[in-house]
Amino acid sequence: MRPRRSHPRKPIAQALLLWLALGLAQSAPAAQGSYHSTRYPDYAQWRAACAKLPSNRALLGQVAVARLDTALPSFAEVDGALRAAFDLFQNGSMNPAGNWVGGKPKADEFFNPNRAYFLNPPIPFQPFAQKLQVPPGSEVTFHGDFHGDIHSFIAMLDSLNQTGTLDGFRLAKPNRYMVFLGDYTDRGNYGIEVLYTLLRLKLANPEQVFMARGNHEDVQMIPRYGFIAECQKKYGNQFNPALIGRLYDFFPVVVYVGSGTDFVQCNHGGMEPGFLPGALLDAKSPVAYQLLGQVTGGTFLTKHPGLLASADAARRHFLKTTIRDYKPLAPMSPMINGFMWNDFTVFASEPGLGYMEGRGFVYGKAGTRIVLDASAGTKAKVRGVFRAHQHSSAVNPMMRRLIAGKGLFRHWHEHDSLAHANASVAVLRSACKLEHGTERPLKDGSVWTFNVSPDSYYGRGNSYKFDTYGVLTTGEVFADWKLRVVNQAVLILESIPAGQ
Ligand SMILES: [Mn+2]
Repeated sequence: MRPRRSHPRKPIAQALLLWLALGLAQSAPAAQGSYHSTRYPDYAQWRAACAKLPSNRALLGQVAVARLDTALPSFAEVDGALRAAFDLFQNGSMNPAGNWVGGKPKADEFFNPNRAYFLNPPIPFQPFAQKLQVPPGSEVTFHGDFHGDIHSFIAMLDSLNQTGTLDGFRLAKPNRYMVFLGDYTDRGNYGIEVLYTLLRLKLANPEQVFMARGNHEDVQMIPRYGFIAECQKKYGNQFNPALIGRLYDFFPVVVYVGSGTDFVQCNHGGMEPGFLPGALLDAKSPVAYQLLGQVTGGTFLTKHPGLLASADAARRHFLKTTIRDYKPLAPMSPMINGFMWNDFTVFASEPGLGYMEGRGFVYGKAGTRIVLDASAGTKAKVRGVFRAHQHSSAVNPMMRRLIAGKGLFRHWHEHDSLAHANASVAVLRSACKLEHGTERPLKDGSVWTFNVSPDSYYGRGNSYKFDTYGVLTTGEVFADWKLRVVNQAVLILESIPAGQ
């Protein structure tokens, strides 16, 4: 997850050159309607195919893997699901102009999967935000980064099938939703299986399943962190990376999920003061979209001087001169997108705003509060943040808390402090009173980080074997909302020796 630098100035032309070098930029679109004849495996067949794959943890122990097993032997199956997904994005809830605050993007640019900001001639890069207003009493299931871990994804779907939330790939009830928090591929060997599973869920439940865009859902990241290499090993020249890159443009960088006038900001990374969702939250339609357009972080700093006042004093000048208004050209250009990147401090005593080289802007309790307050609509309030992203293969204070918190950590715990930074799981749960129960109280202004699934580079470094998802039950008022944390064992990891 660590970029070589956080603000690459590399032009988009470089991503373009990459596709050209691979000889894949000018891929022909599939024959019209070919996906309609695609025969998809049912859930039982799909899980059986995935169960035959070796774990990432076993493969990570090997020096170089020349050949990769896959549950999708032909790229045609992925291609069919991708085409069906593009069809859905063009014709589903993104189609009515009335669902777009500030205007619907152009059919021949935003909605044309054969054109891209990274292909010639380029179209604009147009990241967007989504509102998902669900009826009170709905259950929304969240999961953090998969990073190519298909075994944990199947364990999660098995669990949801066992509890009756899912029937195969289909959500069993109308008021059930799933929101994934980004970073589906890279760093693990089954990114294509993970993406395909997401597409199957999306196709089975078009308006109930949504994927947020993580920092790895970026054509500049996937050549560096393994997903392109994975697909080349599996498919050779059949592979069409431009189609995958284009899929990412249909993932919202943030989804505001809520009921009535209360919402939670759900995204991969952190805060982005350059986009305020008030008008989006005020929109009449329960599902609405808005292009980020000009990102106005500089204007925000001027209007909300408290943000800089709460910042790390040593970084104040840097922050003031770096956070500015700009037009996004790519997820990392000319600045990193704060919804896709950015972190939060662990302890309440840390500054309201800081910066970490290689990671991006780091929001503390006070800084987050200022941006959440400014995110309100006429009546709508943004009550907190559900996100992922802040993981490390090294054991560090954040990873200790993610494990002690059973896969879900609430930042700025009242009884936690820097003095306990490296405390054991037992001490974190006792002295620091770190929440680790099944039911978690939802507090206004809180930020929750979901852990990365365990059959990953991170699971190996931190020696944990359990996967986590969260189920949010909304109520008429925010005080009635509930958050339930579900852990499941990932069976293939049980044979992994301790310490790996
Ligand atoms: Mn990430």
